[in-house]
Amino acid sequence: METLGRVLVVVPTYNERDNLPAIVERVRAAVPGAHVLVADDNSPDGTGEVADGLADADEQVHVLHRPGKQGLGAAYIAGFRWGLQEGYDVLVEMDADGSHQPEELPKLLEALADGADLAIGSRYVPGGKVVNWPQRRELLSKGANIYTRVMLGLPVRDATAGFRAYRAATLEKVGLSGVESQGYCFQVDLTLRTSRHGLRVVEVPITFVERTVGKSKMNGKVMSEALWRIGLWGVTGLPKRLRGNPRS
Ligand SMILES: Nc1nc2c(ncn2[C@@H]2O[C@H](COP(=O)(O)OP(=O)(O)OP(=O)(O)O)[C@@H](O)[C@H]2O)c(=O)[nH]1
Ligand SMILES: [Mg+2]
Repeated sequence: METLGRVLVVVPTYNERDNLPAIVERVRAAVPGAHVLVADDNSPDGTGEVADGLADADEQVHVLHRPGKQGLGAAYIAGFRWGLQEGYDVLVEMDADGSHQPEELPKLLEALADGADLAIGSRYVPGGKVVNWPQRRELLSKGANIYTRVMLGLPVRDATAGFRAYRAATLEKVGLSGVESQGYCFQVDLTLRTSRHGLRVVEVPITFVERTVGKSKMNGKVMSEALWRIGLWGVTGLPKRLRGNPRS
């Protein structure tokens, strides 16, 4: 097992003021060496100021203030760019709403230390679970993953998952320019790029817990973006797949 170096946990926020302090505290307790970057899109509820307060009190917490709501994908790209510039070796994605449990972070980091280039916290491998999701929401998520597998031929059970750890080298190889996806399909986009570069994607079982505080930002726009983009990638990648190169 290798040592991983400096870890940055990027937490995108939009109206998460009531969730943020506890989640940051849990990350700091679970992986004391890790730094946290809150990427806030000028949340009207004042999450940005809450984040500034946390950063003032702890030199391992940082804040990236963005001008307005531009989607989860854009917030992650900005956070990753910041982290790469600052020389972090591992970049983690984690929601602020408690769905991703910081206590499971060490498992993701272990998978990287064991050789993965991308470790995905997966709900749909043996041992993975979802707690408190309405049946409709679970069906939607499972359906999205089946659609993704059929369209893209990706050997990943939970390609839309948003709790994951990348080696900095993975993001540098894959490149962040040209990633336009905003919602869930941002996750699929980067999984596809990583897999197409022949890098090692490993799924680690996690328990995903539905948020109890605040509101979901999932909406029809996010879903339809995923439908058309993944469909397009599937159709444009199909000729190569039929020629027998599943990674192209
Ligand atoms: N900076 C930023 N963060 C966002 C944006 N949209 C969502 N987020 C954050 O991304 C994380 C996930 O968003 P959620 O609203 O929980 O949506 P979700 O987890 O994809 O969907 P649910 O399964 O319904 O919870 C949360 O920490 C949000 O605050 C955005 O446009 N900008
Ligand atoms: Mg959520």
